[in-house]
Amino acid sequence: MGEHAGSQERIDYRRAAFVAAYSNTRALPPSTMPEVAFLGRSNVGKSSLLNALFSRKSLARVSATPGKTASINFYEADGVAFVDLPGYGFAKVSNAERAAYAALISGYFEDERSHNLAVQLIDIRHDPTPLDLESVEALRDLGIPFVVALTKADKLSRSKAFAARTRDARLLELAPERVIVTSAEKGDGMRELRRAIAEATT
Ligand SMILES: Nc1nc2c(ncn2[C@@H]2O[C@H](COP(=O)(O)OP(=O)(O)OP(=O)(O)O)[C@@H](O)[C@H]2O)c(=O)[nH]1
Ligand SMILES: [Mg+2]
Repeated sequence: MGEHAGSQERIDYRRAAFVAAYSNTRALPPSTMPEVAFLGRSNVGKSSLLNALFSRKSLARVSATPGKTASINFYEADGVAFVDLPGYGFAKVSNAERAAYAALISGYFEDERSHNLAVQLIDIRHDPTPLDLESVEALRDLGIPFVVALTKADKLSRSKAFAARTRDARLLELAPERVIVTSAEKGDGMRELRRAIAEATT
């Protein structure tokens, strides 16, 4: 757990606001509040999931073009920082850009700060990719508490979504409660995700 632990049991997500963007981890100011970071491959739905949590259409920038989030973007809601990270693994950006994004992600997690929770996003329609597995291993190695959010559940039937949860929990060696089925489009999983965030930041 991070050193800054909020005392609130519930977070008022309506208070969400953009704070700052950093394209260099050396520029990151020290944590002043608990942090919840969203990571996953490019286009998996990180920015969309943040907007769904905040019940806002476009506070975090979303686009049909992967590689949209090119900096570490901080939002704040009610004394908790929400961190939108660039995606990893996008083939169509240059090697230099891919390396820069990877450095931002690892730099953020290796920085000494209030890493209360990481939300690892994985597309519900596919098994975790090798990079997803690497990412989960890195979080484990760094001792960062995390949950998995399976994204875009609206693209599968309920029964297939449930099966994916069981399968991914097994593949990632996680208790099924730590794998949350979400849809930014339909709002599935928001209550469960908010509960995990509240528990990690209280
Ligand atoms: N159907 C459906 N589409 C989604 C959902 N979440 C995201 N998308 C779509 O997936 C695409 C990528 O979403 P983003 O939120 O920008 O993904 P990201 O992970 O932030 O992408 P990068 O910033 O490029 O790493 C967009 O076209 C979204 O509309 C969802 O729950 N359901
Ligand atoms: Mg994004």
